[in-house]
Formats: sequence, C-alpha cells, structure tokens
Amino acid sequence: MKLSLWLFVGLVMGSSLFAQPKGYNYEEAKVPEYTLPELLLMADGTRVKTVKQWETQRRPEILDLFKKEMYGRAPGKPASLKFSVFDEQKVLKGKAIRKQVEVQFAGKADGPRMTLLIYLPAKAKKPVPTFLTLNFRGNHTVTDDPAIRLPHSWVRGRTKGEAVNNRATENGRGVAKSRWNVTNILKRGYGLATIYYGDIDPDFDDGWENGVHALYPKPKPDEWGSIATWAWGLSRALDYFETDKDIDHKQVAVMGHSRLGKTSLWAGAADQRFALVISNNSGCGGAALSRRAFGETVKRINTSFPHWFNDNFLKYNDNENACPVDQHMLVALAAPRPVYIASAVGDSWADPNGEFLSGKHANPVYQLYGFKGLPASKQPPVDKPVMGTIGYHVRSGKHDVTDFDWEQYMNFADKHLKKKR
Ligand code: GTR
Repeated sequence: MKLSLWLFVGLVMGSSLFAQPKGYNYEEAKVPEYTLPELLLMADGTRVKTVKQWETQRRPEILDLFKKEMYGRAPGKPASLKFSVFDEQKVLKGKAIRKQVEVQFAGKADGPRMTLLIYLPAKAKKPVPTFLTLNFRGNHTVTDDPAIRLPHSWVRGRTKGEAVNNRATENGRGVAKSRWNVTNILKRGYGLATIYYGDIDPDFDDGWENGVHALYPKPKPDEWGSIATWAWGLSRALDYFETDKDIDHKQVAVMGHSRLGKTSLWAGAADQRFALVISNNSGCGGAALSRRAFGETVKRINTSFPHWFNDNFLKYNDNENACPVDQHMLVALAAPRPVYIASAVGDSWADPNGEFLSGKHANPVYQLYGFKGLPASKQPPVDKPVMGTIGYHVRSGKHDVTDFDWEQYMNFADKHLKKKR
C-alpha cells in the first residue's frame, strides 16, 4: 500500500491503528510455530467419533480444563437469589417497554446486587428473543433516558465528571450510546438487556472483597477470577429471564465487547442455556489463540489484569504451549449453538487473524453435528462477513462496537434464532 494511503487510513482511524503497546509482535511472519491441542482427542487417547462421545466425555473434559487452568470454577445459582422489578413502563413514544430489575444475590437489598436494564419491542405478541450484554460504564450510559438508575457500585471514570470518587454521576448519562443502537435493535424485533459489569465484580484487584465475592470465601487457585464472575452474573440474568414471560429465555444471545467479549464466550461455554454467543473484539483470553502470542500475550494479560483469570493461569506466562487448552476449544464449547466472532482491522492488539483461526479450528465439533461451522478457510476480506453456524467478520476501524457489528449480529440471529419463533 502506498504511504499516502496509509497516512489517510491513519488519519481516518485516529491514533488507535498505531497505538499498540511496544515490545509485542504484530507481524504474521513472526508468529511462533505451534501445535494446537487436539479438540477431538480424548484424555484416554481415543478419538471422538460421535456427538455422544463429544457431549458425554470430551466436552466435559475440556470444560473442566478451562475451569481448572484459566477462568476458574464458579458456584451455582444462590438459593436466596431474589428479583425485584422496580420499573416497568412504555417508553420511546410507546415503541418500547423498559424494565429495570434488581437482582439481589443474597436476597437482600443491602447485599451484593446488580441492576438489569431491559428494553423490549412494545408490539411483540410473543416472548422476544433478546440480546444480553454487560456494559463497561453503567446502565445509564447506554441511552440518554433520565429514568435509568445510576450504578450503586464502583465505576471507573473516563470522561470528565463522569465519576467522582469512583461513583457514577449524571455526567455519564448516554455517553456510551453509540455502542447500543437500541431503536434499531427493537425495530428488528429483538430485546436488549444489559447489566453494568461492576455491579457483579468491580474490575480491579481488590482481594475479592467486593461485588458478589463478599458472599463467598476467597477463591482458590482453580476458582473464579473476574471473567468467570461476570459470566456468573450473566447466568443470574438468565435465571431472571426464566421468570419473565415477555422474554424468550430459550432465545437469548449473549454478546460482549473486549474483556466482556471474553466473558460472553466463557458464559456461553459454562452455561448452555445461552442460545447464541457473540464475541466482539475479545482478543487474548477470548477468541484469539494464545499460542500465536500476537499482540497481547498471556503474560501481559496476567500482569496487567491479575484478577481476570484464576491463579493457575499464571503457569502459562511465556509458556502457552504447556496449556492443555487453547481458545479454539472455547469456541467449540458453544457447539452446536451458533457463535459469532468479530474483529476489527485496527485492533491488532486483539489478533484479528487469531480470532478468526479459533473459529476455524472449532469446525470439527460443528461437523460432528453435521454443520459447516465457519465457512471460510482463511480470514475473509475486510467488511465481508461470513456466516455458517460460526460467523466471522473483520470490519474496518478500531477496537469498538459499531452499528456495522450490530447489523451482522442481528442478521446472524435472524438466521439462527428468529426462524424458531
Ligand atoms: C485491554 C486488554 C484487552 C481488552 C481491553 C478491554 O487493556 O489488554 O485484553 O480486554 O483492555 O477490555 O477494553
């Protein structure tokens, strides 16, 4: 490409294209040689030939390895879990129903709790398929709606005045709305439900004192880190959906961006009630293959974010090949449910090709079920989505969630979810 064109691309995309931390590999030619752990080779040395063997032996083995070595084991549904619907009304000129639900993990309003914000199309005649997502900065940042409750928990302020002493303020209202085209989602017949991730577990290394961890003993080396904890919160939202007749709880797509994309992949693996799984720019510890060490590495992620994974995962710093799993196996844990993986060209830190390859290498499991999986042998051109039972695109632009991304997720959901309605 000519230099002038690069300059143009750089200007259009802002600094993000080039603002990748130094000292990491961003060149395909320098990816180390690696062999992926075999998806269909069982611990006893036999090969998976049938769906039954996958479901009863190999899948549980892989799931357990991910729990033990990486994300950590999480507790089940708490017996005292309580839901309190404190808001339910028509909004957006009568086009939507907005609900806000407090999910009390210990059944108490003064204990650890999260707030679910839900928008549903008002004209729906049946329970609606719904996208469930975590958000980074508070439910009130998702739209300008003044009735959305501010988070009660720790927040990281980014824009001036958005947080004071780590408490959300009115200045944050609507600041993330470009990532959530609520009107369009409703128009397409879907609901959108979102939770502020910090309600479940604040995103800093706090010695496991805050969020839901306050209710449990300090995690052991094979127990839940923050990603597994956020995923646990998503499962508690599903528990609520099972009680809400306006939501089709069997048609819930779990979607997340970046660290929350890692979380949606893990949520889909750990809880098979999720009907569809979407990873937006999830990168290292998400869809990207760890063994490629392209952009962010295991050592770097464990150093910058020691609370995201369990302590056993530290063993794989600079030692990815020793890990009995890699991320294609995480994608395969979603099978036979549909999974969509999205990358962005300007997001080399997340290794777009590594994200593609984990989808491709999950194919053997989809094939066991008679599905095509990801119908592309190499990364498709920019802005040209491919959709089998696994979908993939690499879009132009930076690390972000855009209308283009949502457009593909809804097309993909139309293909896989709506037809069942
Ligand atoms: C980065 C991290 C990525 C990604 C991202 C995010 O700092 O290195 O793995 O998770 O944060 O979640 O915004």
